[in-house]
Amino acid sequence: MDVPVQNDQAITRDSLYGTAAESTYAGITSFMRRRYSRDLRGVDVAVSGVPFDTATSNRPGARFGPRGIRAASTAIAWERHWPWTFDPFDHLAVVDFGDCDFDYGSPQSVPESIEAHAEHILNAGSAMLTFGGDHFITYPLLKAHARKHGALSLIHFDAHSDTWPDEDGKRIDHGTMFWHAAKEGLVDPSRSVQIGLRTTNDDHQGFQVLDARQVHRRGVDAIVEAIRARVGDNPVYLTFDIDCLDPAFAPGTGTPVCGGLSTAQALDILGGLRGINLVGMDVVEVAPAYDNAEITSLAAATLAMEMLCLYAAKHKVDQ
Ligand SMILES: [Mn+2]
Repeated sequence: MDVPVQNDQAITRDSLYGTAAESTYAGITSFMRRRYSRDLRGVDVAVSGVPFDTATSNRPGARFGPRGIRAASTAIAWERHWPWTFDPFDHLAVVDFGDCDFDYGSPQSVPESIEAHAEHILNAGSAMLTFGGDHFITYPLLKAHARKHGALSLIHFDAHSDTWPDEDGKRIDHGTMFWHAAKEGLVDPSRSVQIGLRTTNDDHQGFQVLDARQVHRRGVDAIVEAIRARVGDNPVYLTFDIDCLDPAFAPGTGTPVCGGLSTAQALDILGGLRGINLVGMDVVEVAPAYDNAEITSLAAATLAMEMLCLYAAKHKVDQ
């Protein structure tokens, strides 16, 4: 009898490369059916989750984000990612590393645990695609990435600036990360850009803001051009807060704000960024408990695939 699919590739696949069909509704749900492994030898990109959500200012629940995104990704894991003309998994060895471990009962120790998790992966020579968790996790991730790559260009998709001040530096707050990142030189605001913002903050710490209304009025092509001009060839960390999308497209999140991007606009913008020097990426703030029909988790998984295609294009395909 023919066996049409290879099931449970999360533990049965022979190679770290390639795409093979598997029942979309069944089996062990690693991200995109990549092998679950902590062996980082020869791994180009390690996908991992940081299920931390106690820095959130409104609705908690993003601790279930990594699990939700992995599950949703199985719906799109059976074929080459549209509309790209190559399969990133033919060029990149990608594993699902599992989740970052931390002590929920010692909140002050969590940033260090996340940073150590990132350092371990980066020191092994792998790049990171990380799923939150709330957006706070990007701060320790940026610390580890800046140590390796120097001051980064941040491409930041969000409804919120996340540049609120934290003068005494003690807050564990998902609204202050990029204030710290700018102050500490982890990112270079003059070569960084925030897209989709639609909440008030009068001090943007030098980041360029392409707010949601600009995206709607100027259109995708103009926004792509502006982002590319801003970041140039600098190493880029791409962080996507799913609340950049309108609540109509991403209800499953902690701090939804009306007037956001459509999933199509966001995918189109990312797709236009082929050639940027992407070195690290995350998708955060997916809270499946508020989702409907997995649309938020599916959007997150699909956006993450755009990021993997951008990474493969820059580091393998277009070399
Ligand atoms: Mn946000």
